[in-house]
Amino acid sequence: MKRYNPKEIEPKWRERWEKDQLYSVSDDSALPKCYVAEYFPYPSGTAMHVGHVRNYTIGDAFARYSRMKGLNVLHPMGWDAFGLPAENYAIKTGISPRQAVDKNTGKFKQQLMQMGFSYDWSRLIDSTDPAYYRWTQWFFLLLFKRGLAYQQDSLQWWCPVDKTVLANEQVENGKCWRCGSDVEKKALKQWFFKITAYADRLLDDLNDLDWSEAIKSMQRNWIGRSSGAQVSFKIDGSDQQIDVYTTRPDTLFGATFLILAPEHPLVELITSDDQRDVVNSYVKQAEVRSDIERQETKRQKTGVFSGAYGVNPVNGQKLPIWVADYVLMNYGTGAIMAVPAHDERDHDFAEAFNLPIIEVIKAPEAADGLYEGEGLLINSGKYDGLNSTEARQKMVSDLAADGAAQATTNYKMRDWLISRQRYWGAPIPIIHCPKDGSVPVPDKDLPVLLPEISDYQPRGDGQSPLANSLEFLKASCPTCGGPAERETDTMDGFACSSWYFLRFADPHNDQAAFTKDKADYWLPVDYYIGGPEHAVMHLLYARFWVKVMFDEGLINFQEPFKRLRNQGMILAPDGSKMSKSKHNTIEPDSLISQGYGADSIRLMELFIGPWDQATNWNTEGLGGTYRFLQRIWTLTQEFLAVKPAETPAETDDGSLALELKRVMHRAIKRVSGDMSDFGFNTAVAFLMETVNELYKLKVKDNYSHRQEWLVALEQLLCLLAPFAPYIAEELWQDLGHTESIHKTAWPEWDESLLTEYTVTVVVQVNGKLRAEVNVPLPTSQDEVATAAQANEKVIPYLKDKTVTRVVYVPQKLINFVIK
Ligand code: ANZ
Repeated sequence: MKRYNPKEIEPKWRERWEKDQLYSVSDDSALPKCYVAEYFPYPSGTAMHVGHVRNYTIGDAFARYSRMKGLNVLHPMGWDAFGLPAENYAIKTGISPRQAVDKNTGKFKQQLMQMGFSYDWSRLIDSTDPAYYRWTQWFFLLLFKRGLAYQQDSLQWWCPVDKTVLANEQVENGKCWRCGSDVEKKALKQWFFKITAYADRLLDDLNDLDWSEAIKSMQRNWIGRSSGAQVSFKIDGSDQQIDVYTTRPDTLFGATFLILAPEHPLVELITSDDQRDVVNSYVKQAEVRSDIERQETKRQKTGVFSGAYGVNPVNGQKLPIWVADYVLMNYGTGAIMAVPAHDERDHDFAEAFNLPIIEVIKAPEAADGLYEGEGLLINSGKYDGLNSTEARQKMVSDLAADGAAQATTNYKMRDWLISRQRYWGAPIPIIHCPKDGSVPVPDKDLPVLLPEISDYQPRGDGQSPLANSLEFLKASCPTCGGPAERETDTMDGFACSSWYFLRFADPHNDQAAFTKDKADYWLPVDYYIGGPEHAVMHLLYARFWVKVMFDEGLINFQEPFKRLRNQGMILAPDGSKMSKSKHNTIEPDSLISQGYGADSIRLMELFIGPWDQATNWNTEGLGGTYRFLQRIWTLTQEFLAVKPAETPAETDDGSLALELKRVMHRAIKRVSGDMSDFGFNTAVAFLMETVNELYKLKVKDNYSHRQEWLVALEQLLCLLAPFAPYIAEELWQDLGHTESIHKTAWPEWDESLLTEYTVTVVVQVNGKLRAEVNVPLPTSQDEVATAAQANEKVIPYLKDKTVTRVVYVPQKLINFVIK
């Protein structure tokens, strides 16, 4: 009998499938489509471990199932290969980023192929390929032309010793993480995408997406729409005013002081002479604190009095104006009215500096000096007794009449900083002309090729290493033809990944990023599968780009990913996170070389627990899935080995054949149901149970119902195919098929076989009628006998007697002959 040896069959089928282009998909099909995609990976040089494999296995099992269900399935793969991981790897290993990417993607592809994932490799894309990034540049220019890409000075952390820009995370307590010197903020010209112009649509359209609530709420918080009012406070003795943003205009009578952010332009103007020194030194200190640190609620509040006063527009009260860093310059108006009775941070500040606290919202008994909720107004003049909602509306409209307030909306989200002063990215296709300013590179000159340079270490002066290459830098202005310079910044990798899912619809198009027909046919992505790590950036940026494309008339849909499915992490066997640095990663390659085979790994990835929950990896469990496959193998090989003549003559009434059918139809129904809602683990568990049932039937029947067994085994292999494609294919062909199992239709079940039938059997003792019993079908003599012997009316007749013979007329009569 043929032995199960994954090392033999897996490479064989892999080659065959590749040669036959088994998983390539055509665009112009009349069939309904299904687009299944996993986040495209950035191959960083570290091998894929069993945690990554879970992601792709979920996508693949679902893609294979959908294909067998008759859908036209697009299941593509590509490389997100620009960006820091490749560049850092290259700097570390001394080879160029290009070579590093080619090496790493080669390894990654080999690992994916080995796992038997059914990608349409003819659609492979690589974001660092000029044929791809030409269109990333084209989209940049589309945004530019629509007024959605702009350049602006922005304050960046700067280390004067290392002469380098630092990311927020690289500043620790105001010091450079590398050399420990005091950092500064420096204005550098940066490119931004105006994602804020789409804030409302990005927020509102979330409602219709089939995504987890957790991710949707992270996006909502990130966008952070807040409705409130801008209220103006005149500055006492000056014609200036301070505009504050507040979500609680109902608490206006409780405002006891005003605060300006240290960077606020009014600070300079209003500070009194005797306060100037303390204010200046406070402002300088605040400069080096990050926004996150400044907003920390638990932090001891700091601030200084400016010497000036504002006037509360509701009651003419004079309020001292303070400068404090918990107020941020880049939110709202950079100034607040402080209401210490009803806002925690204001409360802390008032306590720290002995400022008055006036309660204006009636608090419940337990509030103890601070109540942040809403309620009935007190100490608020003519507004007393109104509730917060009424008071808010009334106060804002009363003040609006004098031009002292207006309702406004604010967002936490900022425009997307897209430029990077690094080498390994798509060059920003702009030419700077002294006369014409920033001029787009004409379409016909795209792509702006990333030149090969020898020194791609960051320069640290705020310019990308591309500025080293004079050849690259020098250009003529597309408008006036005069001497000009190319933009040397490259785009953040998130730009490349904001549209790749569209390119898969039309990957080889050299006239356009894609044609509308193809994009409209394939997209939106029906199932987008990945870890929870992209809750905001990528998933928000892609939504933004798609909306811009819709507005431009390039596509007819407004959301890229209809359903988002976030799989749970695979942890190391001890429950810790798998990572290269902890040396606890488990890679499929080593499991395969131990002899397990990709099929058992795939099964284990899905069987190990619900797909969306974190689970510890368990190599012993892998032994279990291997043995399960081995059992299917044996069942099939035994069936093939038994010669029809050796099988016993049928002795039963056909109920074994019926039972075989019922077992399989029950399995088809269960597995189909589970697959359609990602119930992979329960589907595998049910398959295991089914195989146990088949083994029991095999013992009884010894494959005598050959045709029925053939059908049952074929159905079993079809149900197995999405999980374990190699073994399913091998056994399928052993059963005599020449077409691939992966081109076969998913089996259907016959509901009528699943209803429980019973028959009534007459029970006799020594030929005399004693009872009738109902038994479920299919049934055997043993089962009927057991039921009969347990019947209350029969028991007394059999008590203390020996049954010498049993006469059974199938499904009709059973007679016990006793002594
Ligand atoms: C008075 C007030 C009274 C406030 C009260 C809250 C409670 P969200 O919801 O996040 O938009 N604020 C406004 N601009 C700020 C800035 N630049 N830096 C720090 N804090 C700022 O929060 C809006 C609230 O945060 C505003 O409403 C303001 O405090 C504060 F019982 O005004 B509130």
